[in-house]
Amino acid sequence: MAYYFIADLHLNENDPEITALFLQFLREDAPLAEAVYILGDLFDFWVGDDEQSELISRVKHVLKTLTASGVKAYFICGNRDFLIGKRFAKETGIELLPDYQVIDLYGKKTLICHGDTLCIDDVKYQQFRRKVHQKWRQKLFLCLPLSLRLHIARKIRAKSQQDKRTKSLNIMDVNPHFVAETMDKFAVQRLIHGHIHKQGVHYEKNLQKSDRLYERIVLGDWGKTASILRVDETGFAFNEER
Ligand code: LP5
Ligand code: MN
Repeated sequence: MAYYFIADLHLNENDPEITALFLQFLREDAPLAEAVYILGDLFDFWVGDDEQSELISRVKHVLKTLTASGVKAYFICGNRDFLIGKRFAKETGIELLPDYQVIDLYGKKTLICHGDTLCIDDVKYQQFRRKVHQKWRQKLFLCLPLSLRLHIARKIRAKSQQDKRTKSLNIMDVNPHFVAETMDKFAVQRLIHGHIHKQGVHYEKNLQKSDRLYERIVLGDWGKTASILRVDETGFAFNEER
């Protein structure tokens, strides 16, 4: 038995190979899991639970099959699919978690999150995030016709891609001091997150508490290959290391 963690699949119609990898994961690994954690940006973008497409129906169906078989699946929203809501959760059987959640993995307390909230040096993004997370704005947005919501989402995506070209990699990375502060706040020494699209494992010392080593596991984004973290009682590994 094991726990699985994935993030940043950005599922969309133009990348069917990513959808295929996701379906393969749900068919081969997930059924034997203790639980599956999806740490955000499962979809390229999400404009409301009322949107329908062949891809969305397929994803809902496979998630429902998994959860109906008794495997727990959890979801923390990302910066692209933060509008996934109760209807999606009900239709798939996944459980929606808050931005930060502490879980127990074989006796080791671990903090999980998408990762965007740790990138505090990306001031423009954080301003944007605060706005679009306001409940009244979301309610208003969800009242718009679906076609208009899709149009706005595509515009924001284009602006985001354009802005990213002018931002340094450093700015778009997590802020190490804020990471240490956040881990202290939740009293954990291990963190798992995605968002920055750089799979890896980092060990950092907290300057204030030099006796502590902080373990930070970063999930990669999906493309030609998947980035699946498996944690079992013997330790953890990414899919290609198995
Ligand atoms: O996602 P990615 O990797 O490209 O970049 C992210 C940050 N960008 C975003 C935006 C998302 O990509 C798109 C979200 C679509 C959601 C659809 C629903 C919208 C609902 C609104 C409900 C009220 O998150 C990017 C970060 C990067 O990660 C690295 O961390 O830098 O941040 C930005 O690019 C933010 C920009 O700098 C500022 C964006 C201003 C957008 C203004 C849009 C105006 C268009 C209005 C059209 C009517
Ligand atoms: Mn993201």
